[in-house]
Amino acid sequence: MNDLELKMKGKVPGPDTGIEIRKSVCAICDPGTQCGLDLYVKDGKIVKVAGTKEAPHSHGTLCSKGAAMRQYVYSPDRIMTPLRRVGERGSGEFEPISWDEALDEIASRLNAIKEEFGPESVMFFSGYAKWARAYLMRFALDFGSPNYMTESSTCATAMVMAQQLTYGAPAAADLKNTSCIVYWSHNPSATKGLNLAGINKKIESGLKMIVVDPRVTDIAQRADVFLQIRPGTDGALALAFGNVIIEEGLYDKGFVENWSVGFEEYRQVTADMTPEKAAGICGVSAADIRAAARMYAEAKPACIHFSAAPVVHHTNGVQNYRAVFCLIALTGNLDIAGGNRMNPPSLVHMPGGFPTREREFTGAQRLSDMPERVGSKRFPVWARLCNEAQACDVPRQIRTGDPYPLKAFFALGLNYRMWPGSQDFIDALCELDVIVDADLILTDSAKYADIVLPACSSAERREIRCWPMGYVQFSQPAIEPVGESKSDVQILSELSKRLGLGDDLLEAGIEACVEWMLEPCGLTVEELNKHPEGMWVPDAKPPAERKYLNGGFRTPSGKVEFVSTLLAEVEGEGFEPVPSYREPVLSPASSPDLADEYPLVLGLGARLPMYQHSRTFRLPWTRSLSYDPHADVNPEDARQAGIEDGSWMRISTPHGEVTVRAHVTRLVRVGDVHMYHDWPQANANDLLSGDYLDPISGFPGYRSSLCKIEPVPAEGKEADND
Ligand SMILES: Nc1nc2c(c(=O)[nH]1)N[C@H]1C(S)=C(S)[C@@H](COP(=O)(O)OP(=O)(O)OC[C@H]3O[C@@H](n4cnc5c(=O)[nH]c(N)nc54)[C@H](O)[C@@H]3O)O[C@H]1N2
Ligand SMILES: Nc1nc2c(c(=O)[nH]1)N[C@H]1C(S)=C(S)[C@@H](COP(=O)(O)OP(=O)(O)OC[C@H]3O[C@@H](n4cnc5c(=O)[nH]c(N)nc54)[C@H](O)[C@@H]3O)O[C@H]1N2
Ligand SMILES: [Mo]
Repeated sequence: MNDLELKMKGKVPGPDTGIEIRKSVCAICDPGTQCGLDLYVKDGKIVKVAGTKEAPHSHGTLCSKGAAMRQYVYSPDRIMTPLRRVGERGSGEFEPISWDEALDEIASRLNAIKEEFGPESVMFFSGYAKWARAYLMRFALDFGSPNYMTESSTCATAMVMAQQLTYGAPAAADLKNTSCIVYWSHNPSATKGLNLAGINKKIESGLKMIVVDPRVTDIAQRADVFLQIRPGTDGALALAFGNVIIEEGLYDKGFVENWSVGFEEYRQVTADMTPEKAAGICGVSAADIRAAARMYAEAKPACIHFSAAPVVHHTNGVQNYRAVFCLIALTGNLDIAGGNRMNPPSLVHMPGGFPTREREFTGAQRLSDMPERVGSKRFPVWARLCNEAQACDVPRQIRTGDPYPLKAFFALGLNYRMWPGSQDFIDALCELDVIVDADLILTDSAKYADIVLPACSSAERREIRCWPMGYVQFSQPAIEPVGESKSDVQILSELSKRLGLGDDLLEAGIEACVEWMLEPCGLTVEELNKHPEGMWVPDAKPPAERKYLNGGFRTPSGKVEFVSTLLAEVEGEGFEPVPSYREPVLSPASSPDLADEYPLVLGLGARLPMYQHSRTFRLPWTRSLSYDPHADVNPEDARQAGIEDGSWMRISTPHGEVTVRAHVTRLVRVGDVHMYHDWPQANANDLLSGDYLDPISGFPGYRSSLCKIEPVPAEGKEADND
């Protein structure tokens, strides 16, 4: 091999090989964890993928998903042109059409529906991808519909609501400056690997760590105290922490006296939840509860790292997290360095320490003059605290037309399997006149759309994002869009024109919009364009500590609310103003009759590191790391059911069944079954009903229901499991 051939083989960039490194970003996962990407491009094609070494958040690392980015971009299932459905909904029979035809048809059908039924009968939905949401919300409101909704009807919002109810706004764990972290349901090794490097160093220098999780995760094994609780009992555990902290005088009396309301009622509720009582409910020892409560209260400062998902994925989820968040106030760890700090988001949900007009850009202020959003009546607390419609109520409103008919669903990235009772969700959507879906891939969900639009990946588009340390990136396309795909923002911009919405800024495209949003911090697109790899924001700084000293908390009382003013205004079960503990609706304790037949607690959704919801199954590299759907079962339960490790088993509930391989492991509790949720061949959400929801947030009770397991003969299974 000559020199050039060797260089070509090694993908060495340079004029002789014609390989160029283009700076990009991996947008497969969450805005908080997206790694800087070096895309090696030759003749307009990505030939190699590496992490960006100088990216201050990712330092050149990539996870298995990012490493497979080339397979993601060049997936054989990419949609290459707009498509018009010609067969039955779901059949996947489409004809290719031009962009002009597609956009004209969407515009004329949506405008006709608007004319006949009102703009609110059209829903605008975004799946997991978060980068284009501000534009979609603006677009929906321009159209005149309040029904902008997202996957956040099941993710993060309920956790935010629990904090709004308690102290007005989210307060994130300040990991860098803390001396004690309570990981209250979080598994960073699978979901936020970027955070772990810093934590490992801190553990070496004496960081205290408490982990609350039903499964033995990596960090659980390194914790000073690990509380392996029964799913959905977090509220009882948190009240018992409160019990110990108050009884032993470990709380911040000055803060509680000056800055809270309802302490006496809260104290009474905690007095009833002794560590011994909580031990019985949660399945952990009273001694461990005491040790953990003391450790958290005595360490100064200490923070609680919470999650967007598991605790609020229960029918009692908001109240459980409210009980947890009360501890932050009780111990005086609220809005201080090393505690839980309130940092307002700068861009795409992420705090960056600099001001923008992203919120104003969405036009959210227009909502007050619009008809009520989907879910508002059924979930009044949601409606008070959140700007979106609660999409879990979509099937009900489609079928009843109450309070008004729904006729069309316009989606950027729909995955119907993410919803509990998924089949029912998609059946309800099929009753609509129009479904439009923009996606990269012709997914099973896209097959139900009347018009499918090809969207492009982060390698092919521009998008803006920031990181908490004050770093911002307005990425450049590294390659031309695959096929005829377009960026979501370009789709919205062009469609806005055809619909005649009269929004000059959106029609002007993403650069103009970004320039407008960034105006308050003085950054310009021209400056950002000089730094495709990203840049430090001049003058970015984290907001001050104890901001409540000027103007109080953003609650109705202006103080931390152990007793919630807002919940006190709502009648009904589950809305108790003090976060008293209530069992999940389905549990061995609350539904013992059902538990006779379905004795095991079923938790659906603990993340796997190589999969991002429905998105990376198709990639050979990630799929090879975990091929078949599986669920974790304790050896004792497996033995009783006659199931061996690696063999096939059926998980059934009153709502459905799935067949998966048994992963028999002591890492889960006796009595629990845990399964990842987004296997295409074994849809976990078929096991739940669509109305198994938390009454405060409308969030599904994904993480605790009841099931039974049975062995399934292997014959034929391998063949039909693709
Ligand atoms: N690789 C990968 N990373 C992801 C995702 C992905 O799909 N794949 N999804 C992203 C998204 S959308 C989200 S919301 C986040 C979620 O991020 P995480 O919350 O870190 O992830 P999970 O695995 O959902 O849950 C964390 C832990 O909570 C535990 N848990 C389950 N039920 C309970 C409970 O009732 N109480 C307590 N205390 N703990 C419980 C689980 O056992 C699990 O170990 O991950 C993000 N990151
Ligand atoms: N049982 C159970 N169910 C759950 C959960 C659980 O823990 N348990 N978790 C819930 C949570 S927290 C979440 S966040 C949701 C996950 O929410 P989903 O929305 O299901 O997430 P994905 O499957 O990652 O993405 C949906 C679609 O968006 C497409 N997509 C990706 N990027 C883009 C883009 O830039 N533009 C466009 N137009 N499309 C794009 C993908 O190809 C995919 O088809 O699932 C929820 N469902
Ligand atoms: Mo999520």
